[in-house]
Amino acid sequence: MKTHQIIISFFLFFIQSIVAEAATSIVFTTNGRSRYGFDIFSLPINATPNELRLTDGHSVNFNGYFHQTLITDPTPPTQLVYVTERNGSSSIYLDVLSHDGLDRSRKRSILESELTLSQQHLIGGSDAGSISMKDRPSLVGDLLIYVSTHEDTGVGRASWAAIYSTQLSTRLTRRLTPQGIADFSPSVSPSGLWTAVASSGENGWGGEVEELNTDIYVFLTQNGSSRVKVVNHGGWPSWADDSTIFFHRRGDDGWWSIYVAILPKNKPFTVDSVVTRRITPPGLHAFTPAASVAQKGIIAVATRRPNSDYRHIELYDIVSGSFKDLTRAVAPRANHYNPFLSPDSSRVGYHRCRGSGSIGKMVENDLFLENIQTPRPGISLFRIDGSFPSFSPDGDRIAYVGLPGLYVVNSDGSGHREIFPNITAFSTAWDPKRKGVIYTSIGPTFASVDTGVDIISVELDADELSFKKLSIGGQNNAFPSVSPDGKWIVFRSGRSGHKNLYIMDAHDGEKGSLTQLTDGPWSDTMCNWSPNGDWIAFASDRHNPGSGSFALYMIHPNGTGLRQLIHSGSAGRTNHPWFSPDGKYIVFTSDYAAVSAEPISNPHHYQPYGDIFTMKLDGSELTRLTHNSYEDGTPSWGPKFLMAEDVEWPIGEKKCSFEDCQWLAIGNKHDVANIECSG
Ligand SMILES: *[C@@H]1O[C@H](CO)[C@@H](O)[C@H](O)[C@H]1NC(C)=O
Ligand SMILES: *[C@@H]1O[C@H](CO)[C@@H](O)[C@H](O)[C@H]1NC(C)=O
Ligand SMILES: *[C@@H]1O[C@H](CO)[C@@H](O)[C@H](O)[C@H]1NC(C)=O
Ligand SMILES: CC(=O)N[C@H]1CO[C@H](CO)[C@@H](O)[C@@H]1O
Repeated sequence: MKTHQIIISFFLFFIQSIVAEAATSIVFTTNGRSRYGFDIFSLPINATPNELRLTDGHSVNFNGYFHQTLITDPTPPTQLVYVTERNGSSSIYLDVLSHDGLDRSRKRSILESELTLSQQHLIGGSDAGSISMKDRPSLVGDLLIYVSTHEDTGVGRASWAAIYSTQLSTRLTRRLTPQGIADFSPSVSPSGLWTAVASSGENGWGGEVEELNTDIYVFLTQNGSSRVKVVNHGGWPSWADDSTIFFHRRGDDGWWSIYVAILPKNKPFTVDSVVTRRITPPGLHAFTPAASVAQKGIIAVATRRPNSDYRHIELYDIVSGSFKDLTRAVAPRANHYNPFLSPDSSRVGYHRCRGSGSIGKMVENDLFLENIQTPRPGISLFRIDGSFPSFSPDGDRIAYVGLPGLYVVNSDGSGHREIFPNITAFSTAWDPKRKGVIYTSIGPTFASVDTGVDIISVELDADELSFKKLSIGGQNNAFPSVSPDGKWIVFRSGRSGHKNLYIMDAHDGEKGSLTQLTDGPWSDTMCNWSPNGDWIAFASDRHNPGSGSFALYMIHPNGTGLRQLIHSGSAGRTNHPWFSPDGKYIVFTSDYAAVSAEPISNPHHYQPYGDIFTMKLDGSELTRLTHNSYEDGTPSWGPKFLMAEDVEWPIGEKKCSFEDCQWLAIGNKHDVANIECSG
């Protein structure tokens, strides 16, 4: 090592030590995710519907795939490749499921025997040196094909999702998607030669939240070459043979349906030489097809039928045009996602919330606070099962809201307290000077300017709990944030007919003192006061009022120094800024990295984009902290580094209380706010 290299190494070590000294924690919310409890299950197609749980009940396990082994054993062990989010990161695992005491001569089904499981971690976690989402795995011999989000596109509102292959023996990883393009939902042809994907092409992401505007492309699995568009408008391809691809599309009549594309045998093919036709009829939604390779003309699909709030797996026979229910008889009140078939098509696999009880002792509780691995070593990142969390000034407590209710919990997840269980509250903030005083606003969220919402303060440690109303008039007064001296509250209010920022007295409310900080025919909201008192960060659509596009801005409390901090791009949405305890960075949620999976393959997310990012106040060091296809939001930054192992508290109830995609609802809409699975 040369001297200057030693100096540089020492300098890097020195920088890292500084980062470590300032170790802090960020807590955020992911819509629904804490309640997913996904495991992969399987059902036989033509036998008694004994549902079998294939994954081990830890974390969430989803998007499975039965790997066809090359062994010519009549009853080979089942190999299940799937995505798991255990240990706070996205990884791909392979489980070899075999059966104890199986008398092979009697050819008993795997379902009738005791399962044993051996687990291999194929890829993911931090083993590749970078944290990212991994999704939709397939194995072709030694080659793992999957989606990963580990490469920054460097462009706002462009998805990082791309297809990669990793040769498991050598760990050689190759990008198969061209640069500048996002690919989703890869499917490898039965011969392994071709891979089909849903691709954004060069058009990128236009802000779609239901169906992405994707086309289907096919390329050589080995190296991504010979890439050609085969279908305009389609997603979730699945091969029946090397020239037949099933896919889904939302038809002009509004129904999601399965279509087939027949590729010409004389390659190379073009989009004009491909014949496509609709397979499933209107009158129900059918999507996420899995084509049978063993039984031509059979596909497994997920459906949402009119008057049902649940997604079920059904089999569709193309020749007879008939559906066969698979999961409805087993768990009628559970949502079942993304079917896949065993190589001999005797079983269908899917994932669903494991629900409560009855499935065995290995099931662990879902976590109230779940540690998420990040690329920034000094930051401990947690997902909380609640909204609008905020840390107390010493970092020892977290206030958050439920729907409804206002709650406080110790930062290790213990000492959970209901403050007001039955009020609709949103964003919380702590008083930096008065111990145990929190601020929030009560009233409906996402409401118009004249909705009755007011800011309150609550003394948590008082003998008798009560709240004090600080704003008056109820004109959508929300998002309180306190100055570091504890004297002032900045908040947004709709009192002028527009949402702008105001500053009032923290103790006596607007009766004590009130000044208007921003003024204009737009929306300024989600404000946060910097730790040194000099800045207020906020989200605003002032660059394009009423467009729904939000960017982050900063302003001095005296109304000078306004500047834009970050805008993810034209029509972009960046929200919920929060300063780091040292005031040098902000954390926020943004659509900067667009969508990472087809939204229909997940439960409902109002906005299936939204990852947590940090950035320096000068706009440098933009860092993506979360990588998933969910809606991550409302981050808050606290002064204490929480250890992952210190916060593993179960939620305490086991309800699969998340919703399937609301935009699939047709007919009678039931109350789906609190769904319990029956499994
Ligand atoms: C990609 O793989 C195919 C098939 O193995 C091969 O014919 C072709 O030369 C390769 N192309 C590149 C660019 O490596
Ligand atoms: C909560 O509030 C709602 C609406 O005001 C009311 O219907 C319900 O009975 C309340 N529940 C409890 C437990 O107080
Ligand atoms: C406004 O406040 C900032 C910092 O908070 C300060 O630097 C600046 O001088 C002030 N400007 C005026 C006009 O008071
Ligand atoms: C490396 C690591 O943290 N492994 C843990 C992953 O999660 C499982 C259970 O969810 C633990 O048993 C492992 O120790």
